[in-house]
Amino acid sequence: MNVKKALITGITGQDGYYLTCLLLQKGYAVHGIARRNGRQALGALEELSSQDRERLTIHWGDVTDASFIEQVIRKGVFNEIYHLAAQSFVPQSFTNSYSTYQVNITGTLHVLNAIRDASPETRMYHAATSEMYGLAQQMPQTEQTPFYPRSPYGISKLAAFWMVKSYRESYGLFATNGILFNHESELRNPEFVTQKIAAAVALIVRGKQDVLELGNLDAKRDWGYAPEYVEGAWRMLQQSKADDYVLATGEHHTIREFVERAFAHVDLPIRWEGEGLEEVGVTKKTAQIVVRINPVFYRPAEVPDLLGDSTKARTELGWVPKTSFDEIVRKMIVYHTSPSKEDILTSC
Ligand code: NAP
Ligand code: G4F
Repeated sequence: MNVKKALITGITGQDGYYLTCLLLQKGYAVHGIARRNGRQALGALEELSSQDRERLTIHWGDVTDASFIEQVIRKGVFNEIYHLAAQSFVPQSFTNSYSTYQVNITGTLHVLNAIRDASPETRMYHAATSEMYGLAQQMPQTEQTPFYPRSPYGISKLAAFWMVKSYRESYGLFATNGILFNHESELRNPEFVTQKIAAAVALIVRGKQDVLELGNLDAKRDWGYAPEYVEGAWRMLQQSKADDYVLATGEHHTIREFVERAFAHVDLPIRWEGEGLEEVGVTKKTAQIVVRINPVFYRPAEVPDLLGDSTKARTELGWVPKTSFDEIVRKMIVYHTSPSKEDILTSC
């Protein structure tokens, strides 16, 4: 039997973990590119069973290193490459714009060049994003909606998006852009707002933290569940031709709603008092202030409202998001309030 081989860049991130699990379950030999960044360099992947670990090969290095990327792709002769590696935190893209452009644009260029020159039959997925819509010009956003990025992160991903399209059209590569809207999970990086809220609520209910400080509560996001989104990415590479697809739930909620639901899940319902910077979240039972606004979390330019229309993915890929907004909040809260976090993670 011919075992399929896949390479995942950004394998230590949230999506890298779930995609590794999915591909291992499907019988792939999985290779990953990871930066050597400390003793627990592989993060959640350190918990894989020894059988799964045997089918996982790690190439230590950085996507900004062209010759390293070329070598891995030339030697590997992969059926599929999932290019997930990125500086993915929007606020950091304002303070570290140069390195964000380096990793997100040049890194993608290196992957594309290596595929074109050394492995043109390899199918490539690029992790594009709803941040490319930024100040959204239409509601909801589809593959046809004009882009209006609002951060160096959004700009970098839009540049990479066009590079992927251009290599597809110029060199006939099977190169796909997944335009994924926000997707969260128990493994979301702690800086992102959903994980920040879930972790803080779990500490507040146990009396280990007093207050959760946030920025803009009124921004809206279309939040889905990460394991379902990586399955959508896999489906994109099983098509007869490469294309670009939106993955989204078609529902959007404010940060404020996420906070309310999170506190409701630990039986500590809150109400809002005051306005602007003076607005606070107060527990209904004891009138304790548990949420405050800190302008340090405001962005130089905000993306106020994202709402995706994934009709194309639903029709052509048969992809349907299943986990509801409330269930995502609940899962993240359960994870943070559980004494044995590892048992809660979807195991490979
Ligand atoms: P993530 O958790 O931030 O993971 C990013 C990964 O990229 C990490 O493994 C990181 O490695 C790696 N990386 C960063 N710079 C690198 C470099 N120079 N060389 C090699 N690896 C590098 O992101 P995610 O949520 O899993 O998202 C995966 C991809 O989808 C990203 O490209 C993101 O921009 C995009 N995306 C995400 C969402 C979402 O809502 N999650 C939505 C749309 C698009 P370290 O562990 O060493 O830092
Ligand atoms: O959770 P966030 O940091 O995610 P953001 O900026 O939407 O980006 C994520 O989704 C993108 C897809 O659209 C990905 F491409 C990207 O890589 C990343 O995964 O912020 C969500 C919203 C923003 O409007 C922000 O202003 O939450 C608001 N917010 C309010 N207070 C906060 C906070 N965000 C963070 N991170 N921390 C706060 O305290």
